[in-house]
Amino acid sequence: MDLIDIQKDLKKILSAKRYRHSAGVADSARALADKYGANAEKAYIAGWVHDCAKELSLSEMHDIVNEHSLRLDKYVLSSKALLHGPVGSILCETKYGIDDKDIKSAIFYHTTGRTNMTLLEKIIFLADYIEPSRDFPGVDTIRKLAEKDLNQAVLSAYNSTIKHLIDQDAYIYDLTFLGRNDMVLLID
Ligand code: DGI
Ligand code: FE
Ligand code: FE
Ligand code: FE
Repeated sequence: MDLIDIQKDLKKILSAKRYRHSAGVADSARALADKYGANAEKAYIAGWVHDCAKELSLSEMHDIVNEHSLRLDKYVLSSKALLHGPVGSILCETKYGIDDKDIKSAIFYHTTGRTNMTLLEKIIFLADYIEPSRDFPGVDTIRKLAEKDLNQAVLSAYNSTIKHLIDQDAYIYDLTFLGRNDMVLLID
């Protein structure tokens, strides 16, 4: 599918707010790719597609996971917030016909991150956090950091997500804190 048709489909399946967010992530990801030497076209496409599974129900997500024999751990399978990345990466290939491993992994890991993140994974993870329609506390500081130092900005985004999860007594998935610690080691 070409990007125009993908955008048309996203417009149908996502809320207006989520569609705007996806457009913002695409623009921010392209700008970050230009700045940090990643493939800007892949970044732009991944930005558009990254939340394509976000508004499915948990049981629709499970059907897609089962159909494609994706093996995921119990906690991820229980959480729409964590499952929409892996399911989105399947739909990226099967529904939109984009079989690019860089784009698929950037979508797969966009919520949790992981250790040894690729450049494109970092860019989508960060663009998701800083795109123009986001307004959580501290986002401006991370936007400024993103202009200077990609790894520092990714670490800050992890820190802020993890602090927020801790304040809510939420479960922190292993890839989230392993990914965060990995950025600490990369920085010093
Ligand atoms: O899909 P978006 O809203 O654009 O953003 P996202 O894919 O980064 O999802 C964010 C949600 O995922 C947010 O509510 C925090 C949650 N999240 C991220 N890491 C973890 C997590 N939730 C839990 N319980 N554990 C995690 O490790
Ligand atoms: Fe998401
Ligand atoms: Fe995110
Ligand atoms: Fe998002």
